[in-house]
Amino acid sequence: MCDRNIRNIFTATAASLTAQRAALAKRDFQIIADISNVEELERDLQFHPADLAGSTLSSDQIASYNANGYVTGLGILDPTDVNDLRAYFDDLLQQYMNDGKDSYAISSAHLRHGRVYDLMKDARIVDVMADLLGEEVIGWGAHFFCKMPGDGKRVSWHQDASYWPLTPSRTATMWLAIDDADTENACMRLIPRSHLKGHLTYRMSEDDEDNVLNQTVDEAESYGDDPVDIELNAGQASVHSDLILHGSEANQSTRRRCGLTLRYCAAEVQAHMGWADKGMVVRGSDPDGHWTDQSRPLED
Ligand SMILES: O=C(O)CCC(=O)C(=O)O
Repeated sequence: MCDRNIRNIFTATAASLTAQRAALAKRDFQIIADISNVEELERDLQFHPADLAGSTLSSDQIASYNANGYVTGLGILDPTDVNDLRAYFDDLLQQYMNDGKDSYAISSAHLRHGRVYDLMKDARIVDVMADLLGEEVIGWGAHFFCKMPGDGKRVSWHQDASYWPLTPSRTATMWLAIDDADTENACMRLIPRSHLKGHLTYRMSEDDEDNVLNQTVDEAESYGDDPVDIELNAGQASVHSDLILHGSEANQSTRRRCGLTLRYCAAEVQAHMGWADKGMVVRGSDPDGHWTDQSRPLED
């Protein structure tokens, strides 16, 4: 084959890859999937404890995750890195707002924004998730929960697994603080040990709840210990199980409260409703080919 033909093949392949990436970035994965479709699936919604022998988390931290459903106060990004990430997010948020979107609209961000894709693969994060999920890890979600001062939005008590067409429930979320988050600016709250209760009954939220999502578990406090406020400095993170009850109040302070939720699961998890296309391998492999293993988006 002559050089020109080889060059043409390379150019055509590169062009088709670029087109695929651009199409994916535009694909509209809804923040909240159609619940009637999710409920029809047979899912294993029981907590699967992590192996205590971690390489980054101590065995006490892993034991506490197993017992309580979360671990917190993890130092992930140093001040320089988190300031840099915040500056990037400020710009991104401005672009979304210019397009008429709100501060909760930046979802599936790892498929649209290369900076977030890189962060999902960052060893400082993946090491922690591998301790909790095993050595074959998929990253499949990245959603900024940015509470603007006085925006009135709360997140009602819910279990993440209840929203997701995934089984078994071996997903965990790292909540990475972009801004300092504390009780005053409506940090996330969790109900320790509620992850051990399986899938809980919920109702659809009322309009006047001003819920960012759309499910509410009533009498949440009855499913575990007293609620814990997850106060974090910017750059710190918590990790919570997909079955733990959590939420947050409205931000009545004058300070913004932004956290980036990074969602990971074990590669054994199967996705329905096209969600396999959200996944990228971040550690080990995906031996059963459950996930698409997306490549980096073109735009930062
Ligand atoms: O950031 C919040 O207030 C809530 C986050 C949340 O609900 C989640 O991680 O699923």
